[in-house]
Amino acid sequence: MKCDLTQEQIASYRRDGILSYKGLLNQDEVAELKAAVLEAISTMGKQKVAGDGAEIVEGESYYDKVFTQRLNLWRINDTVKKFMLNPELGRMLCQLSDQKAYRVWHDQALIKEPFGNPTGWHLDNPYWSFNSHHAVSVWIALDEATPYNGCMCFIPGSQKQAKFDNVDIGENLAALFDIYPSMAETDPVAFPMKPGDCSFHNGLTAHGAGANMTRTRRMAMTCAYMPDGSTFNGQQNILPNDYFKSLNVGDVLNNDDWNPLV
Ligand SMILES: O=C(O)CCC(=O)C(=O)O
Ligand SMILES: [Fe+2]
Repeated sequence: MKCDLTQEQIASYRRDGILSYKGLLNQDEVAELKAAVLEAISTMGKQKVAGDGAEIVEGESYYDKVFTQRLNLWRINDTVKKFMLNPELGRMLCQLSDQKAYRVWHDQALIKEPFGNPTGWHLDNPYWSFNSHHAVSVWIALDEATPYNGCMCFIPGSQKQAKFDNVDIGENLAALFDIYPSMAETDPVAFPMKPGDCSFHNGLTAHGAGANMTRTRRMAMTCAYMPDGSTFNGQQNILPNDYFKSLNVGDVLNNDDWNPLV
């Protein structure tokens, strides 16, 4: 994994809430991670969350046709864990967002299948069980991602306009802009990627992706990270039900089994 950042990259991430980063993984690493992700997914059937998380089952909804989504693969696959919990990657997150340490919130394989639906504009952090202005996600291309198969698109600077209100990823691509009309005044940027390239985005940066208009999959491995010290906001997301019920609003989310330091 290539994990070095220039001052320019750090400054542009802090300004725009996004960073396009080429060559995080070399081609051997892409092959290794891709095989591990496919193997982990193959053991899960229609269950979306691996390793004793919340029970969420894939169905036939519009959302289920946005991408094949499988979460927390790091809990069942040591290769995925090695990549997603790489301390060098953790160091990059700290540099990008000026934090002391990060914990894994969840990873996700996101496979936009052939002719898959677009990913409506949304924010990530409001889906999660903590609120932070410093959550960071990495989105790693395991196949080439292009404007034809649904590469990621972002609205630079939108993290500065966002609150914690959000929309579901539904059929109305633009529903987010009913809540945040000012975000629609900035031109989105598309991040085409070769396998092994990645993006970083703030948990409050508006993003989405187009439809997959091709006959082949667009496969990505992503991971969301929360700053160490983040506290429970009362919202369920993918925590196991017993753990979720044991939490009170304001509790620090520092369970090393569920949210390990990276
Ligand atoms: O892969 C996609 O289409 C969307 C990804 C996304 O929303 C995310 O990584 O937060
Ligand atoms: Fe997202």
